[in-house]
Amino acid sequence: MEKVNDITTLWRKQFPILTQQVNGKPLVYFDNAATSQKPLRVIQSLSDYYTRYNSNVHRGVHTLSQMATDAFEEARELTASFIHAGEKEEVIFTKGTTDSINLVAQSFGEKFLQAGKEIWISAMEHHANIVPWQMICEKKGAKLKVIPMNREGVLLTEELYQNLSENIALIAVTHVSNSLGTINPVKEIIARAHTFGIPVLVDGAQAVPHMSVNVQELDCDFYCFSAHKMYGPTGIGVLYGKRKWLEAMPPYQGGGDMIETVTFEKTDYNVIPFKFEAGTPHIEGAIGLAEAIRFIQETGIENIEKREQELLHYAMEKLSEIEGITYIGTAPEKAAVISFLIEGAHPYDVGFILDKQGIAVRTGHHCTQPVMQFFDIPGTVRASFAFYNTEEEIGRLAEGIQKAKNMLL
Ligand code: 7TS
Repeated sequence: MEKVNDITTLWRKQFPILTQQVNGKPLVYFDNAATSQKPLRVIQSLSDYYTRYNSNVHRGVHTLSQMATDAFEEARELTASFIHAGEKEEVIFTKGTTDSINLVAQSFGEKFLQAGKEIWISAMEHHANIVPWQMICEKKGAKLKVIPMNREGVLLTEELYQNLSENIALIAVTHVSNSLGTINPVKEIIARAHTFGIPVLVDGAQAVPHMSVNVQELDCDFYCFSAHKMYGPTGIGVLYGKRKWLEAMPPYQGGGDMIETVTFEKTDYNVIPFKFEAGTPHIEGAIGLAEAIRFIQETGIENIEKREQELLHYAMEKLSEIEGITYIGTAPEKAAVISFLIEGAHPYDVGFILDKQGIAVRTGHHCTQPVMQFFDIPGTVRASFAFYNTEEEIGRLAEGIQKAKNMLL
């Protein structure tokens, strides 16, 4: 126990924001599923880029442009090795998970989706993995189908498996649910889908920061995630795609960098990944993401996962002492996310009172309105943990909830 605390102290020291007071109390940050905090080295990598080698990439012969290009492409290589992609060309930099999914929906959908075909998603998707599919299905006259779930928040995958056919153009499913915490059996879904030649997109926004992800072992066709949830900057994310798909798909946006030659009559497109990266990219974002990956690798993703599971179990024990608490999402395989309700109290009021005590949680539907409709609730209070959180902070959450109960009930 002593040892864990020593390590946690070292970990916490790297996150300057955690030392501050909010509303006169030491900050307890339990909104990590929305965005994680950033270690100093990531923050410094951004200012280092701007103070030493700010320049546009891919276009310059001059030294600074070369430095920026090298750092940007190194970031791509590191990202590829981090998720165990076969080649760095399969890593496309996007604005984030939402942007990555929209890219596939529009580009893959344009080419491979026809009237009468189906796209399957799941009952626990973030709006980012629902709406882009609705948009392209509507445009193409295709159907959107949903893998249902049970009251624990476990997907009823048999419903999908029994309906697998060549008529399904693509399956898009989240690796880890942001509002329930459920870890889905994506490897099995992919293997089953592939027996019918159906490609699978995995929304990894809540997985990559918390567990080791190997896209080749999963054999997924597309994998999407955001840097800002994994200790990196906002505005940058990744679309991993298998070469065979990326090469077959048309460009998503037109502009600089994504072309080989342009005349007024005709444009030849660049090779992947550049074909999908029109315009000046988020250069410092990629540099910051690379630093975040180095940080995760040095910390050890297995240490992060183990610590977060400890915190999850401790929190479940501690919060279960509170009378009138109900958990939303009780799957056996869960990431460190706890969604809950306090009987007789609106989630927003609980969140508001916790904030006054310096405790940051998220309240509401967490961009998963269909999940809230399924459970017939207005929303939840969600505490999502990162490895830098502590048992003491969980104790403060439990006390804070008691205080909210005393005030509200
Ligand atoms: N998919 C999942 C599973 C997510 O949790 C989120 C963001 C997204 C997609 C979208 O990511 P973005 O970086 O493109 O915005 N989830 C949350 C959340 O749980 N609270 O705020 C954002």
